[in-house]
Amino acid sequence: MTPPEPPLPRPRILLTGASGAVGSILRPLLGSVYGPIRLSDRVEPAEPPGPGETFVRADLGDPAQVAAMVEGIDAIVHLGGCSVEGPWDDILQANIAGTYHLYEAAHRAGVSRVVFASSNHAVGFYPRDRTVGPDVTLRPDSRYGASKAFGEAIGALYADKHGLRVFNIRIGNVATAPLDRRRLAIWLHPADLLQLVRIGIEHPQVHYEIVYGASDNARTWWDNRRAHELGYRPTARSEDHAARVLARPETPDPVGDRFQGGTFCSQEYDRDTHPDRRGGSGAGRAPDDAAAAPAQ
Ligand code: 15L
Repeated sequence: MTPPEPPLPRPRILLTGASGAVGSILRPLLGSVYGPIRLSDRVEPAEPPGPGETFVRADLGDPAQVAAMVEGIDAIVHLGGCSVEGPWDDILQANIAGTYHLYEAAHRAGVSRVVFASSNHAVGFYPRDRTVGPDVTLRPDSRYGASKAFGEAIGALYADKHGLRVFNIRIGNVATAPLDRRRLAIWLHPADLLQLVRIGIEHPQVHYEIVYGASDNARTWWDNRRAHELGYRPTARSEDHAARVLARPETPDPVGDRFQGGTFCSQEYDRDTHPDRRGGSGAGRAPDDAAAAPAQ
């Protein structure tokens, strides 16, 4: 039996995407646990680096900048890249090439762990009446979601071939309170995000894992038992906010409301209306979403 790896005394952490919305939330939380951290982004953070923080500007599309960014680091929390749907070239550079550059640089620099901010949009085309676990077939709802699927896959390669410890969090929506009905199912409180990130950085059993980034949400669509096995104990409950959220009127979205990914599914959607494919894949729906098909 291989002896367990001794825990890193104080891992040197790099937070990418530190100037973004989730990065700005996670930055002080990570700093409070791990002390000095390195921050990185394409743009300076609104809040300048404080004591114990250093900032390295890096464009994920540039392998040399990414290599400099990861030098001397033990664990990377990779939030960087596009965080919503966008033009292909942006997604390609930042999320596809960028995540490849990150793993390749991490491997060469001897980084031990990567916590990858994947997204619910890697599986956004599952219908809302389906509970999905970490091992379902990927069903991205956007170019962005497909880039997150790629990120999970390239992480598996570096884990299995090179021994990096890779922890993927399919994040729902990080906020201090759920924003709408859909988010009642996928909300992730910042303190619960920190718990998951800490599992990714510290848990001795992590080789390659996928978990869902969700708080204790009674309306969840996800089977997050693996996260619980690794010690995750979410503290925030979306149901505590349900009455307020449900009282707010919402604009119906006939496509988005059927699927877990919401508006990411309805953007550019023409499966039911495309002139050349009417009755094609719409009629022969995949078994997964048969239940979500609109009444004919
Ligand atoms: C995401 O992956 C995005 O990064 C975030 O901005 C939200 O749109 C979130 O998903 C969501 O699904 O609500």
